[in-house]
Amino acid sequence: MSQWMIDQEEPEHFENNRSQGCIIPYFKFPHPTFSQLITYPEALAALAKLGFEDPKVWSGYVISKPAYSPQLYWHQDGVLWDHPISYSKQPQQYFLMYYLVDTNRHNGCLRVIPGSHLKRHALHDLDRKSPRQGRVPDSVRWATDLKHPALQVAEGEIDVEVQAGDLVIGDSRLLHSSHANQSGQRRTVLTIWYWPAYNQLPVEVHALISDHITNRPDWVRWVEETASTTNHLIPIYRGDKQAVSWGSQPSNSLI
Ligand SMILES: O=C(O)CCC(=O)C(=O)O
Repeated sequence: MSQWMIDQEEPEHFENNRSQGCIIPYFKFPHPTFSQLITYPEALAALAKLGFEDPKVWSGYVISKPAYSPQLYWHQDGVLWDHPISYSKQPQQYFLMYYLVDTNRHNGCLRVIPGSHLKRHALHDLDRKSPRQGRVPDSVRWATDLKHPALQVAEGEIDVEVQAGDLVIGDSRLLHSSHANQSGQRRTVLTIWYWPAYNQLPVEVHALISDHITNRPDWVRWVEETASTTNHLIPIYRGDKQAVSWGSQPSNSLI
């Protein structure tokens, strides 16, 4: 499935994502296997064991580092930094990652900075602004400036080595990246983001999630086509509250 999705993507996409390899949303080139993974009972049981009985799905990607590709830049994936909830321990957005090969430092395993979802780290203060407001600079995205701190060893980082098929669960606010892939094989991960406790999120966050869905025709199509199996995981909001703004940078409230 992941190879099939990679084969559908335009060559330019790979050029623009050299350090990541590629990042292809599941609803861009829908494949039944990705939908099965999103609803995978054992993963949902793992969430239930953590106390999350009624999660909702958000987004998800095939992220595939080609052979001999540079490290991925440090980043976090929280989008609620304009809301006070991000500065609390209340569960928000979680990533579930499935690596399709055994990973280690040599072939580009994940690395994370434990606790960085709740505590400020020097990496939060990097000037990421570029002419395209708020975007990671191209020299970091394309890993052409390997001396940039976002591409360097970071204080407190640890490796997360896994066996193919392990499930890695984490808070999306966590600072993470991956090592360079120095092997001759692709290193693919399937990442799916859920809202583990959707019903406990404030309505203005529900509204943001809803706006995100209704703004994406390809996601709406995916939701319609997979409704018979994914319905229980689709976040639905019918209110008219103003959505909190999309906030992908922590404010000074993160200390
Ligand atoms: O490629 C990796 O190991 C990390 C993927 C990643 O950054 C993500 O899923 O947000």
